[in-house]
Amino acid sequence: MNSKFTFAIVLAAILAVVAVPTSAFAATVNASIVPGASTKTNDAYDPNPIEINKGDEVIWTNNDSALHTVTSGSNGEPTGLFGGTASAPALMPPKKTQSFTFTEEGEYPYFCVLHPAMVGLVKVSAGGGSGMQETYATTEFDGQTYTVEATSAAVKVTGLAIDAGKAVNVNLSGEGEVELELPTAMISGISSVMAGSTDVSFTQVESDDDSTTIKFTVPAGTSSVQIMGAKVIPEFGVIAAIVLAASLVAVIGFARFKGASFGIGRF
Ligand SMILES: [Cu+2]
Repeated sequence: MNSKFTFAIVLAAILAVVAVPTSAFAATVNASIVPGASTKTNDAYDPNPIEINKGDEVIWTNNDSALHTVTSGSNGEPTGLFGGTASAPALMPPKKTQSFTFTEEGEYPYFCVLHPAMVGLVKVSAGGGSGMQETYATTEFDGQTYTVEATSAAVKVTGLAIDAGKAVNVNLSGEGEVELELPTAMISGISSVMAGSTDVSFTQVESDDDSTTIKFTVPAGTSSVQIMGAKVIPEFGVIAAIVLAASLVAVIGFARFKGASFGIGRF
């Protein structure tokens, strides 16, 4: 291979593979202001209570046809944390959403300033101390960016490389259990996970059109795993090349056949 070309590929790979550690493993929880909420007191907000972990975000949607608020406080007295104040409530017309991220443990009662009988509660717990972290690594292939996401208490993904048509190589640091989410466009039909020459047993946690999530335990001393599947890009590139080659063969064959016919005619 041309050495300049090789150098460019190596440089691109080094630049493209960036691991981005994120902070806490936070979730988004959806809640609703139900139809007919103004007469529903404890059932006006759904679910109620809303039970979440520290760092989670709650998004309320007004699914009623009337104007309401989601205002922190109780007994008709706002605390000012979210949803405005008594004199300036944050009004939510139908379909409007309001969100708030709870960063402190505790219980947060809230109500509707317009209908103070509508009450709800958010219970925020410490998060079980699991210390789960999400880390990411990306790589570029054929102008497309692919991202692998790792969820683990101890293992971080530090790099990603595609071995075209064969496998995906994922660099990891730390040992223990990890969940890896891999885009379907990059690899599908995952068949094995190898750590060096060790076949690591894995379970498939989830799989849909967009991605496959697998779970396995990273053996001690492992810095990378090789993941093999039924399809690894450039799946479509390979198919296109076969189709092109087949059509070329057909065209050449046809041209020869025509040539032969003329030949027979002439002689
Ligand atoms: Cu209301």
